[in-house]
This record gives sequence, C-alpha cells and structure tokens, in this order.
Amino acid sequence: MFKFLKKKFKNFEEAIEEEVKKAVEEVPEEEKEEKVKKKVEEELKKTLELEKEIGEKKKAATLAISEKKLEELMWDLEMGLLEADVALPVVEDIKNTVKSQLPYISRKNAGKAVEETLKKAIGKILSSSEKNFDDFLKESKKPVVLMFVGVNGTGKTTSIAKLAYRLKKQGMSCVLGACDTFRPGAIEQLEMHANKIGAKIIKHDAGTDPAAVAYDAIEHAKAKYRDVVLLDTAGRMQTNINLMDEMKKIKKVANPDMIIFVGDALTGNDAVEQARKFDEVVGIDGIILNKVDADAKGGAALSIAYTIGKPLLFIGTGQGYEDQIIFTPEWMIKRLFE
Ligand SMILES: Nc1nc2c(ncn2[C@@H]2O[C@H](COP(=O)(O)OP(=O)(O)O)[C@@H](O)[C@H]2O)c(=O)[nH]1
Ligand SMILES: [Mg+2]
Repeated sequence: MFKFLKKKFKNFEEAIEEEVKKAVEEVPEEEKEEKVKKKVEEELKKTLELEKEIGEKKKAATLAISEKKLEELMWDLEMGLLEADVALPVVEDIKNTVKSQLPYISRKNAGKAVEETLKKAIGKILSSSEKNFDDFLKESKKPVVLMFVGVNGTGKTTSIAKLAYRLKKQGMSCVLGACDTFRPGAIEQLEMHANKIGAKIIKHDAGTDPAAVAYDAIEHAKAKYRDVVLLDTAGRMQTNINLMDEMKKIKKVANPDMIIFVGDALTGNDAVEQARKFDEVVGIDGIILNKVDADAKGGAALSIAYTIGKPLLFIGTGQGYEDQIIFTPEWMIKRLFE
C-alpha cells in the first residue's frame, strides 16, 4: 500500500541528510586546517577569534545546504509526487510547507527532521478529513438516509454492503435501497449482500424509476423504525448528462442526510476529477475511496479530500465485509513513514 509515495518521501529525507552531512564535513574543515595553521604560527591570540568565525561559517553552511542543491532536491520531490498521482494543488502545498521549514532544520539527524516536516505538511493536507462519521450518525434524526454515487465499478455496492455490515455490528438496523435499476444484475448483487448480512432490501423491477425505489426504501424505514437507509445508485460517467440529471432527481426525492461519493484509488487523479464533478452536479458530503489495498501510488488518498474540501470517511482495503476502515490522517501518515 502506498509503496511508491512512501519511497518518494524517503528519497527526499535521505537526500537532504546526505547534503547536510557533506556541508558539515567539507567546507569548514578545509578552512579550519589552512587558516588555523597559518595564524597559529603568527599569533596565538587571534586563533580564538578565528575559531569563532569558523564556527559561525560552519553553522551557516549547514543550515543553507546550498540554494541550488535545495532547488534541485525540491524539484525531485515535486516530480516524485506528481508521478505518484498527487494532485497539483497538494504538491504545491507540501512544497511550500517544506520550503518554509527547511531553513530551521537541525543539522543533527537532518533526515529525521525532514521526515517530521513532511509529516507536518501531510497532516495539514489531510486535516479536511477530520469528520467523525459515527458521531454524525448518532446525532442525526432516524432514519438517516445515505446516498452513494460514483462511476461504474468503483465499489459503490460493495461499500454499501461493508457499511451495512459495520452498522449492524454496532446494533443499528439498515434498509438497502436497490436504486441501480439500470445495470443488469445490480439488484441481484445487492440482494445477495443483503441476505448475507441480514439486512432488509427494497427493490423494484430492473429498468424502473430509481427515485421511486429510494422513496419506498425511506418510507419502509420510517414505518419500521429502521436506523439507516443506504441507497445504491447506478454508476454513471460524470460526462453523461442524462444520468447525472437522474441522480439529481433521486436526491430531490430522497433528500439524503449525506451523499457519499465512491472512488477507485487506482484511477489516481481521475478519481479526484470525478469527485469534483459529482460535487458540482449533486453536491457531495463525504468520500469513500476503494481498492486502496492494490494502490501502490497513494496520490488519490492523499489528494481527494483536500482538493474537494470534503472528508474522506472510509477506505476500502479488500473485497470482504471487514475490509473497510475509517480514514484518519494518522492512519495515512503511519502508512507513509513507517
Ligand atoms: N481489491 C478491492 N476490490 C474492491 C474493493 N471495493 C470493491 N472492490 C471490487 O470492485 C468490483 C466492483 O465493485 P462494485 O461494488 O460492484 O462497484 P459499483 O459498480 O460501484 O457498484 C468488485 O469486484 C468488488 O469486489 C476494495 O476496496 N478492494
Ligand atoms: Mg453497483
């Protein structure tokens, strides 16, 4: 998981450490030998002053590395992040934080100090994900209606099954609304999960109006005092105007408490662009990013919440019901640096 991004950060830490070491060893030592030898012979008294002067030079040299070298290393970092599919505004933000902190990095353990700076930069990037989903559910009036949107194959149906499984374990009752009446087999797929988990499913025939299914699922939940309604919807490309309009209609009828965009981490920047488009059209409140288990790059997980300004709530780490974990900045930082 995130191997690629992890490596890029590690490279940067090591490169800075290397440069700092060089700066400590090279410049001042030479000066010291040359100058001290000469001066000691002349005047013992002046030596002390010279030592002081050299000490200051030594400090300056190690703190600055060299403007040129630093630029070079920052460039490498920037390229590495872009290769890892980190979104451009995120790259810029990380760069700015690191640049502003680097002059204050101690010469001792420079690599470790750079790591701390990177962690700080990433913590700042991920801070838009500090939303507590469990608290939100607890505090909301029941039934809480959650609507899931996103393009085909990103794992919407699977995410709903995982979440219903999780909520059920917490003692909440769920109703699944089979609003994907579009894709063949979609209703059966949700039904299979509902049976396995032991959740109620509300379904109509394939090809019928998904908004009507949403309406019925919510009415059922109200009548039976269920806690949460999870509405599955058909996958749609963000460019398909008709289907995007249909999604607006489901929203209007269901009036969901939360619209959750579901993305596929493997699609990198595309997942971020999709989230942006869905947010524009229907307005999203939170994000689930799936297939993180297979994602070596890590750019989407790092970028999506910051770019859209909506929290990344959960990540999918496999196909099983247990493979959904609450996303926290600490979790991501741990994966990137340990
Ligand atoms: N490895 C992995 N596969 C996943 C994950 N989430 C979903 N999938 C798989 O992705 C495929 C599409 O999922 P599905 O829920 O049908 O997507 P939908 O079209 O958005 O409803 C299925 O084969 C899922 O098992 C995940 O977190 N990790
Ligand atoms: Mg589906």
